[in-house]
Amino acid sequence: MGKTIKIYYTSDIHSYFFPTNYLSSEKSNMGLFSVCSQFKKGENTLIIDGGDMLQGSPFASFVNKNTEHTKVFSDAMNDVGYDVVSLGNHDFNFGYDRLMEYVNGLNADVLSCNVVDKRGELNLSPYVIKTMENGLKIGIVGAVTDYVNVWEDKDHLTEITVNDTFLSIEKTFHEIKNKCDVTVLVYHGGFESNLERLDEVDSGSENVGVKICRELNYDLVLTGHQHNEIKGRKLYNSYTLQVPANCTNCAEINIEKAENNIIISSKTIMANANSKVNFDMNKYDEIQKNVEKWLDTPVGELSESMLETDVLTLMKNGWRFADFCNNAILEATKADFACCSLMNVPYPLNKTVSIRDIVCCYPFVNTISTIKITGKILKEALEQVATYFSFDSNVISVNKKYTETKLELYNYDFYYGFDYTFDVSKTIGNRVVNLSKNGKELDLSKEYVVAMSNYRSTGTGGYDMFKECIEKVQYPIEIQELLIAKISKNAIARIPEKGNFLVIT
Ligand SMILES: [Mn+2]
Repeated sequence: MGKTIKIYYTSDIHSYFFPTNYLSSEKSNMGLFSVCSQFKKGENTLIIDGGDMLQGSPFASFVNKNTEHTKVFSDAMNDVGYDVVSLGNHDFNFGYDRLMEYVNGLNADVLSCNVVDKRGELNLSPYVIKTMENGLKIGIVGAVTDYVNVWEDKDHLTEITVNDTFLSIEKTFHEIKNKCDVTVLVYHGGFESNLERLDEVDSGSENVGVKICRELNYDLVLTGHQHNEIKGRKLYNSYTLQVPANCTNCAEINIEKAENNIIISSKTIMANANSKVNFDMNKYDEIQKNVEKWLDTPVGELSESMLETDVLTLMKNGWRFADFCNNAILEATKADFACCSLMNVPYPLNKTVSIRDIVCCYPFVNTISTIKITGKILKEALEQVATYFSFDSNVISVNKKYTETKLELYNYDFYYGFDYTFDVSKTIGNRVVNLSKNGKELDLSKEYVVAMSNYRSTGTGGYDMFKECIEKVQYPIEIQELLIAKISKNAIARIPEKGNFLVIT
């Protein structure tokens, strides 16, 4: 029998520390504090996280608005005893200073081999070699998806360069491979194809996990970012896995190094809402109480409730929340048209609305951008929206492409301000059969100003055609704030007329 080590691996925690999804007061089996109590930290044990801490939950939204509490992110990781943390794309969302506070506040080694720190104040390394109690040397490399360059506000990247992920991971592998017994990659990115079929490879470099396992020789490749649970398995040259977001579970990995081979196995640790941590919870409980109080703050009244949450129904018939959101965005920007996306899990709204309702219904920290595009580009974007439908044996369904490797319904857009019709019985690329305003066809050569989230305006999510936009204006207005302001300003916030689109066959 060789020497063994154990790794506990979490990723995409998004500040879900407590066993709650913030939707109700019921306890839910999730959150870092519900898994870490099950970690048994021995001498030959490492606790590793794959990134995406600073954004993505009501807890994070509260702390990001009340910045006297921002140390809580690194404090929690330190109390749990993390040894290694890799950065995720969302950790860049608040700029250099906030990233520095997090990174430099961590006791763990913070790793990212493709991030170049131009200001030079981050305690960040491409890799670390940990010598365990039993003498085993574990070489650990961190990396983040280079789509940070696509998504991130340019102001947040003036002092940081994010290099090509695959090339950086490859180069760093060659630097460490002869210096250690076991090589581990902690990659904040996922897989570009379904691992059962290994076909239909996504283009682009957002996720290159399959390529890493096929072309490099890391012993262990820990992935994240896509929020999928992928059980441990051998894939080409590496053992790999992915854990789901928000610590609904995490992975325990056992590595045995014999003379000439390495045996890796893993199991799932399920979150247990009733488990107790072994550190002082006072400061966390205090913030959590304030988060709940803030979420229960009443905002106002809507003219109608919006209770439908079935995604296919919403995709076909429209989503009243999208109409409301689009209308607010149009008022704020005076653009010609607006678009707003569906969510992976649409949240029902009653007439009486609290902050909780808004942040659950629109969970992103997006601001607004307008882009000037031609009618032709607008039509291409609508063709992309129409790819979300499959039509087989006279039945309309959601295209599996957007549900299988990654649930991606937040890239299905509802447009507002003109009329459009998809004929989903037609082939992909030829489904937009009407594009008009007040009964008049839109002029495809004319330029229109379209308002949307800053996220969509980058062209991400399959909307590459937006990269050809003629002019872009960024508004420093957070969409969550805009909705809260609109509802609280009006005695009863009116839900506007239904967006005018049809899905036919
Ligand atoms: Mn994430």
